[in-house]
Amino acid sequence: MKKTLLVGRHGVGKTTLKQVLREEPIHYVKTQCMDYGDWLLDSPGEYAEVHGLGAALAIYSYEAEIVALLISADDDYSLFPPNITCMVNREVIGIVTKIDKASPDRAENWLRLSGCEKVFHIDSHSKKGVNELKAYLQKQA
Ligand SMILES: Nc1nc2c(ncn2[C@@H]2O[C@H](COP(=O)(O)OP(=O)(O)OP(=O)(O)O)[C@@H](O)[C@H]2O)c(=O)[nH]1
Ligand SMILES: [Mg+2]
Repeated sequence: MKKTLLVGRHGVGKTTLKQVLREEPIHYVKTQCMDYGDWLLDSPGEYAEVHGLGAALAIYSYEAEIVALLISADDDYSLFPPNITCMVNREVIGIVTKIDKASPDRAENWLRLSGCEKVFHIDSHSKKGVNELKAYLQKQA
């Protein structure tokens, strides 16, 4: 799998998605520090929310092949400024989480405004959209 860094606000669903992608049982764990697994780098939401911690994401992006920006379908705002992807010299994809809770359209628009060309829609509980994302993250032979 392509090494992928998950970035998004506290509670957006990064760790849940990580568990689903790894085919582990879903159980709530607050991410307290960078979870540096085999191919998924799961960041604490505070790294994206607190200005002084953002540098950690920049450093971990160098370890990754893909940076994934996550916004929940029911979020009222986006943490990611327009065209932020040009700050990253890795492929940046968008993931709309919790599509069981609201229409993904607004979150997808924010992700596209931030520069994500590829955007996935995920419901981690029913696993809707997970196979498509997993196939995309698979390394081609
Ligand atoms: N309805 C719904 N809830 C979800 C989904 N994905 C995650 N959640 C719930 O959202 C809550 C927060 O999920 P986490 O995966 O811990 O969020 P996180 O982004 O890792 O949060 P931090 O570790 O604090 O950065 C949990 O209660 C999850 O069960 C989803 O697709 N649908
Ligand atoms: Mg987490």
